[in-house]
Amino acid sequence: MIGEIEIGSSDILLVVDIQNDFCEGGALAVPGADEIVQPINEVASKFRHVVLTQDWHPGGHRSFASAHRGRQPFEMIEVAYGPQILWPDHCVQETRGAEFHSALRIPHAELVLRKGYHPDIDSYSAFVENDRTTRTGLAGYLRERGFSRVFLAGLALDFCVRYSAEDAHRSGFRVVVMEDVCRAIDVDGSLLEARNSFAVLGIPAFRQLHEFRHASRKVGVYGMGEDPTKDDQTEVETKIRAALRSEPRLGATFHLKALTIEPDGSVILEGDVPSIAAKKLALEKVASIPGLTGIVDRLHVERATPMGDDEIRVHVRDAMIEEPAFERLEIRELVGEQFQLMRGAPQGKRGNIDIEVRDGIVTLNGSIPGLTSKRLAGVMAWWVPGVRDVVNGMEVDPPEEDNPDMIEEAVRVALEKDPLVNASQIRVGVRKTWVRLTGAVAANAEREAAERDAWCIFGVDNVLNEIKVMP
Ligand code: VGL
Ligand code: ZN
Repeated sequence: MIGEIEIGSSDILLVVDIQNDFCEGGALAVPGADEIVQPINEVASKFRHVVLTQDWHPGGHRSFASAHRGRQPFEMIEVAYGPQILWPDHCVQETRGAEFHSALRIPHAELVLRKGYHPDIDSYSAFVENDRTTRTGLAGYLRERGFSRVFLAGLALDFCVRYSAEDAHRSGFRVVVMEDVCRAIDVDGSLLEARNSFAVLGIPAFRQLHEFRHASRKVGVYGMGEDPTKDDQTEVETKIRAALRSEPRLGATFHLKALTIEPDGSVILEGDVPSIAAKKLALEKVASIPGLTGIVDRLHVERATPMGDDEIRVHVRDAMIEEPAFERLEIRELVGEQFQLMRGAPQGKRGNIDIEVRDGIVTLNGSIPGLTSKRLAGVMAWWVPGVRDVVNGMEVDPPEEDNPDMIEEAVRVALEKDPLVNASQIRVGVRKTWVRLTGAVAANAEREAAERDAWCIFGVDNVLNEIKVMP
């Protein structure tokens, strides 16, 4: 079924890099680029607010193959901030190649954001440059103007659109990638990686703009019915409250601090829950209610110990620094508005963990080799008392496909690291996203610690604890 999303005054369309060099006959032509220019004009006419990005490199830019002796375009090299694909010379400032495609007509665009102008740093993302530190200022601009949802269209789906979408998501915006009006370069599986990453982050990417053209200020998406009426909303709200009442782990005293149903059919849940198990079970109950298109999860776990953000940050940081598996990762912390390096990676950097703590909520960003390491970092953050939630936004690089074996591995690693648990006595089985623990331990506290570890693993939806206590 095709439904519609209403485009409102807090929505912005980001039109990415519709420039001659990325179009037919250009230096870095993206296949099919020309055919999306007219559709983008039409899409843009449905938005009150549009921002254009423009790739804008100085001559001799470090991302150009021509700037490196003996190198060819599309080869990969190491630069100061990590791996970088080399490109043909493109979008050089004040050249025809850098100009917007002559058929692009979006007179009401409010901002043209240029990127890639630092001679030594490439910038795929419209938010953060490829060193993953230098910010373009776009998040601040969008926030200051009160926008909350970012739609993306343009070139290239697997580079500038992808990284912009991910960073918009990490910066706290809701994100929709309009795949119909994007085209990809597709080098070395980059398109697949982009789609994988959208799926992992929960960024909707849709390919059907059907109905969009004749609706005014509306976008068609998969899976939604008609616009919800007030009655539908009350009915959904009643169902949500009933679902939450039916979850015993939430406890009798649980109440939602806020329940908001957005016009696009997504729901915002706010409240304090007794455990991470309760949080996940509650989310699963709500997710099974028909008619909802998404859940914004603001269910936070009641603190075991009162602890300030600074203290939490020290504990999370120290745990990451002491973890041997993270030896080659840079550990950084958000201090004020800037990330500060807390521990470098002198043996050669493999990635970075960026730690941010606000109101007891730990946000992990950065890039980490291996899905199991990403999951371990998340569990370690949960182990700090006083933590109310962990938002694990780390990118796994190179990307790894998730499956039950990967979940099992992560649970095993967590149990082995946990000083409260004797992992050799516990067996782990995984079906889809459900974990079953069996075996025997000496005390109930150990049985509970093991269960909690499994619940803390990113991607685990349920834990069946069949561990026996044999003192
Ligand atoms: C882009 C490669 C180099 C893009 C820009 O717009 O996706 N890709 N510079
Ligand atoms: Zn470029």
